[in-house]
Amino acid sequence: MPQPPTTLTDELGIALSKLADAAVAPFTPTLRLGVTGLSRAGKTIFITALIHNLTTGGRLPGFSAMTEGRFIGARVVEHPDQGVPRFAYEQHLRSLTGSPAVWPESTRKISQIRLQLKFQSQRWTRGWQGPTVLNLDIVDYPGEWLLDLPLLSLSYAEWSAAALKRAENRHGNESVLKAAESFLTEISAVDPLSEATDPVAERLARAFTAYLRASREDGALSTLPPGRFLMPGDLEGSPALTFAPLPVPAGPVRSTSLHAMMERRYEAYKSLVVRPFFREHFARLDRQIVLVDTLRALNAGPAAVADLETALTDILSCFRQGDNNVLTRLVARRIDRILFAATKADHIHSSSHDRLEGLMNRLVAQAARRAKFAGATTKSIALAAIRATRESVVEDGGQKHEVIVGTPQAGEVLDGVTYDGRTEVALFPGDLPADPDKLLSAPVALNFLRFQPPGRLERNAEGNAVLPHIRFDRAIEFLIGDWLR
Ligand SMILES: Nc1nc2c(ncn2[C@@H]2O[C@H](COP(=O)(O)OP(=O)(O)OP(=O)(O)O)[C@@H](O)[C@H]2O)c(=O)[nH]1
Ligand SMILES: [Mg+2]
Repeated sequence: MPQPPTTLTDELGIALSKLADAAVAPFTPTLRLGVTGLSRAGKTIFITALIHNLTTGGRLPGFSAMTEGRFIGARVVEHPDQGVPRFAYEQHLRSLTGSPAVWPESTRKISQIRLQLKFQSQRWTRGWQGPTVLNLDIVDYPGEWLLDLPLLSLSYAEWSAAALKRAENRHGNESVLKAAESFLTEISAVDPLSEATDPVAERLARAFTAYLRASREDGALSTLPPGRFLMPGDLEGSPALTFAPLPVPAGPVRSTSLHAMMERRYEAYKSLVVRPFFREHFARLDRQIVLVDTLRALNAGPAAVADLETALTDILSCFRQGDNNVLTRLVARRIDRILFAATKADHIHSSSHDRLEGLMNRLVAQAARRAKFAGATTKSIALAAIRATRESVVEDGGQKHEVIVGTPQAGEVLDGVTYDGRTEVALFPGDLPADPDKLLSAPVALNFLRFQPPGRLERNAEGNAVLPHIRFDRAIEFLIGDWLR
């Protein structure tokens, strides 16, 4: 029987902290936006682009507060929570707009930022009160950590069974298969009922971590939990990070056995790492955007798509979703809107964007159904927070092809050509299937290259760089538009 992700004490803590928030800032409403996504899904880029567009008045034709002339502006303000590092917005923007422009590095630790938005409300009662203010809180974290959330509802025995089965059926490159095999050999050589010793626990944890690392290096879309095994931070070497899955023993389990020790450590990992992360950040969200690198999964084949679907469904079932009534709004807000976004839509031609949205819809169908049942509003979209390509038409033997033009990153390879990071190419990305159900059955032939960030950015009247995007304005409208009415 799966356990709920929060305990009664957690629930009480969340409710009290929300009341405390309301007492500290009674006049400024705060909207907590959850930017959810597995590693490399595009969270850091999304947040950077969001801040830049809102603080510099980006081109957002679908964002109604802006087009109606009611959006006055936004700025980064001090966050009342002083215990979490500030999101390195300026540093990320510098690297994206520098020359040469480079994408920011993969995130290694949690950070957060508060934006203050000022707008003219449409409500007549507010009209004579002057501008209205809204705080927008956003958290960024390594995507690996997200995979830990489903652990909250799994016992050690349940998690072990799933992890061992995955290792047995592992698909991947040669080093993944080798690492999985050595890990399984180590496991089968120990008796879970034998007396626990630290050297044995360390040896098993090392073999397990090596297998997790090999899976990640193979570019698996849904890297395997526990997320901190590959990014330990302060807890490196602690018992809470030194365990591995073990088969359930047949006989009675003594508290001094290896199995009992591993189980205690697994539970310690949950209570020291996963539960605080969930309670502090995810349990308090009002809105959520789920970023999914759908194109990369499609490119990797139906098995990767199926893997991704399972990972997303498991993760999303942990969030507190549903309708907000007067009581829940006051004491324990829930996520009332979820946007499922297929990121990096600039890798395909705009003629395929609607199809990409259809595929995204299919991929998160289960998760969306569950959220809707709880009362949340959901929507799927294809977007590029920062558009790295432009479109063109190439004629070949009298035939016209719709292509995308961009500079592939150094080291990218396609059709035997290795790119140097400086040469622009016109690429025919391929067509997406019209039928979303084909996603999980047949491979999609895409020409897929990773591109450099856009060079030579336009400037607006105030001299700020304008970041090109695809449907990013529609995403912002869905996520915060109604709060700015
Ligand atoms: N072309 C294009 N590439 C993008 C876009 N967004 C992200 N990327 C690419 O995807 C990579 C990962 O994006 P990030 O925003 O760093 O991903 P993340 O979700 O923060 O990943 P972690 O920090 O590892 O969890 C970037 O380095 C870019 O190469 C986009 O809108 N367009
Ligand atoms: Mg990141």
